[in-house]
Amino acid sequence: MSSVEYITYKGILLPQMDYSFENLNQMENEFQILDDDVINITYPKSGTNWMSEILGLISQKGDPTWTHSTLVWDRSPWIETNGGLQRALKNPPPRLLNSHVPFQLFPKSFLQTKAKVIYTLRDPKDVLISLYHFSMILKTLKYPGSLQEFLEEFLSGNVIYGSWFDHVKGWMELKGSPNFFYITYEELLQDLRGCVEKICQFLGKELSSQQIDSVVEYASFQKMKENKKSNFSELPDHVMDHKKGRFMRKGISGDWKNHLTVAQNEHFDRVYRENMRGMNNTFPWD
Ligand code: PPS
Repeated sequence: MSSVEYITYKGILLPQMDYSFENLNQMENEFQILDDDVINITYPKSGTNWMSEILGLISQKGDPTWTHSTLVWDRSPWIETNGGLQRALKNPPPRLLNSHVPFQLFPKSFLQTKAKVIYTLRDPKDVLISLYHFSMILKTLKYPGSLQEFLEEFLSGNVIYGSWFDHVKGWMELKGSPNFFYITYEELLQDLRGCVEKICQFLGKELSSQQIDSVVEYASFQKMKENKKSNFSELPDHVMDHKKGRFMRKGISGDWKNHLTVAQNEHFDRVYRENMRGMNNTFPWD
């Protein structure tokens, strides 16, 4: 069905387009994380671009000029991609960086810094559905097949960036360290203002009430959907099939209920329980 190729870097599948062993090795072993970097970490489809918009707006005290004039991957480059790493090397500090890589592949230099990490998680069933739809429109991703087939690949970690379970377990090991903050997509949906306040507190940013209102306004689903620099509409047609769907798809929680059968849901729950055993965290979807 599709001629898209993936590479496997240290057991992790990644699209061949815009990823290379050389770049990944440079990111992991040579790239210097700086003390004032703010790093947005997520498993794909967990709210990366939403958090990126929030962080971009916070950095500008709510002024949307920057987020409306500079593409999201230039504002906060994904350091594991070829283009993203080069961009990160050029951006002046304090930098915003994005990454989907599991903890074990993240730049080794990070552990010697005070750089701040924000880890955003989302109900993995919604991640599955969002990734399934995205795989049909982003041409760098393999055609996902049926939802049943894709569900099996997702649960066994045979998808880009590897297993959701391993990603969460790896990054959540940092819980409790002063430069690590985690939040869920569901909390952002429920109380965006409260979350923005908490993020500001973590970053040591003092914004006025009006400035926070502005962050909340411009990070809303509707405003981001209209923002050409954040809604992926500027991705060329050979990378994204704009006729088949949109990056800003639904922006809700619980969409999995519209897609998974009772049997698929029960199967997901069983695999989830087996994989998350021993993790002492409770998430909104548990
Ligand atoms: S990616 O491709 O991995 O970087 O995608 P990511 O940004 O992590 O996740 C995309 C999903 O986030 C939704 N989204 C939002 N939801 C609510 N509010 C805002 N402002 C917002 N911005 C992005 C986007 O619609 C994708 O979810 P689905 O479920 O597909 O709609």
